[in-house]
Amino acid sequence: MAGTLKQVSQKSKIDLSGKKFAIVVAEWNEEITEPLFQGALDGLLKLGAKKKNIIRKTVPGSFELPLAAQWMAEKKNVDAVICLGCVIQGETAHFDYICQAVAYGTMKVSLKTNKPVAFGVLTTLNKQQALERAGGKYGNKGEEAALTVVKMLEQ
Ligand code: DLZ
Repeated sequence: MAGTLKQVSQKSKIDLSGKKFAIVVAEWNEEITEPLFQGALDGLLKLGAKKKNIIRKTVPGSFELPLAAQWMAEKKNVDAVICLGCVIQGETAHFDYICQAVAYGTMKVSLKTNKPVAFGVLTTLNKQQALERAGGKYGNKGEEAALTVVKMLEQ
């Protein structure tokens, strides 16, 4: 199931010009995570964020996303964090361990810091499924993650 396509269609209800965002990007599967980053960046700009207020942090793999997200979320002037990664199922149980750790880790960072932390991590069976969600027929999950943190800031 691909789910509903969520895209940015208008500016945020709140003024985002003073809000600061951190986007944490995993290098593994960078042919997927770079389009996810572009989607998140474009999404934030379309919603009304300023480019000077968006910082990027790159980490080796998705497993490292929660710690870097915590470093970012603990900064006083960062309002929300977007984690972007892509875990593709292999022949070992690595996939399950990484997916579980990242999902749980990002949620924990969000609760600990009381700031929105989006889980923009694709967990797919193959590269094709990932491409379809990184600017393909199922949209761009990076853009969706941008929309998610902004919706949380609007609460
Ligand atoms: C080791 C590993 C494997 C097998 N697969 C992926 C993957 O599909 N996507 C991803 O983002 N990272 C992968 N990694 C790397 C781990 O996330 C992590 O960087 C290493 O286990 C070192 O902690």
